[in-house]
Amino acid sequence: MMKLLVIILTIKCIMVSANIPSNDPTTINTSPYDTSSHSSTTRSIRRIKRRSPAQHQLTDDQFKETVLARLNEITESIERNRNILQEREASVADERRARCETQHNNTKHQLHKCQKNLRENIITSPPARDCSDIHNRGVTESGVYRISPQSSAEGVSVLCTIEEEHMWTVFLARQRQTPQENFNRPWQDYKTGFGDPRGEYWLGNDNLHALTSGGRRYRLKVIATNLQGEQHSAEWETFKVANEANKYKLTVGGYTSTSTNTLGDALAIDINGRSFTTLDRDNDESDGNCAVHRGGGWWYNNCAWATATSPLCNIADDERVLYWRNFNPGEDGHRTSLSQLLMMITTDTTTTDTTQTQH
Ligand SMILES: [Ca+2]
Repeated sequence: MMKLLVIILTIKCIMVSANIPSNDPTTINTSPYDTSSHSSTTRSIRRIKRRSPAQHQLTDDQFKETVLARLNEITESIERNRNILQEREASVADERRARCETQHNNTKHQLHKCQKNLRENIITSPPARDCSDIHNRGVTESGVYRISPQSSAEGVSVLCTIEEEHMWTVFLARQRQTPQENFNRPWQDYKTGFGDPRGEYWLGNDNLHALTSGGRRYRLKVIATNLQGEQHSAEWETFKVANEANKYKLTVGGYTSTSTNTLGDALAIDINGRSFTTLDRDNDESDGNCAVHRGGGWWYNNCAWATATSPLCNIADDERVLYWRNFNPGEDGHRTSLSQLLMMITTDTTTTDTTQTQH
């Protein structure tokens, strides 16, 4: 009986495909609840056959076979169309997913850019003079921020780093990068600063003077890493830079041998009171120009216990590369080549420098 019902349904399909009007009064009843007898079905088939001259010659069995064959064709066609539809749906889904991922990545990029701009322009009003100001405004994350050491200038990007609950203003950063920053530069470049605070850079002597002559007392911290990756650090209680007219004369002191100072003194012992020297301005104590012989720009003496701006390369114990003398406190005269060097200053902004004698 079920087979007959299927046949009746199929006849309906055939009628549609053969353009037989479905409202024809002779149309057979295709309701799934139709339980008409076999003879009734046969009569229906014969009525349809009479309306289709081409099929009139067929026996009832031949007609049924024809209908079943057509049913198979329709079923296969439906299956093919379903597969095509599924493939198209999958393709559309993939395209939508790819579009969503692209939009998501673009949004993430824009958000990152906004955060970076916000962070670098946090100076607002009044401008942050240094990283200590940034810290006092609630920022506790190390990163690149914008400060304005000279109130008349538009500001400069600087690396601020958190060390032992203080935010330090990094004024010299040396590290391995490609390409290395060129530190063999003239006076003017060291005056204004150069490089990128996300890599190697010099903050600028005018900025150093502005910071350390503005009534705040600064202390210095140096973090040095040798070629083997061993890191030492130390602090100096005093750090001050004079103005350009005074050749950016350096005042550095207050190094004490403590368990926390794991880096030996190569500054106060050598360059306290020294003027700044570059390739084109020889203010050092040597017969020649230390900036020419050692590279970079520095408060060279004759020449230096630390060559913080000399080329960075993998040559150990060489006076023409970045090195620190007394890398281990107590060492006497041994030069240790470095792979990384950070020099930074911080201040307790509640402390006023009462020893301002420089201009
Ligand atoms: Ca000289």
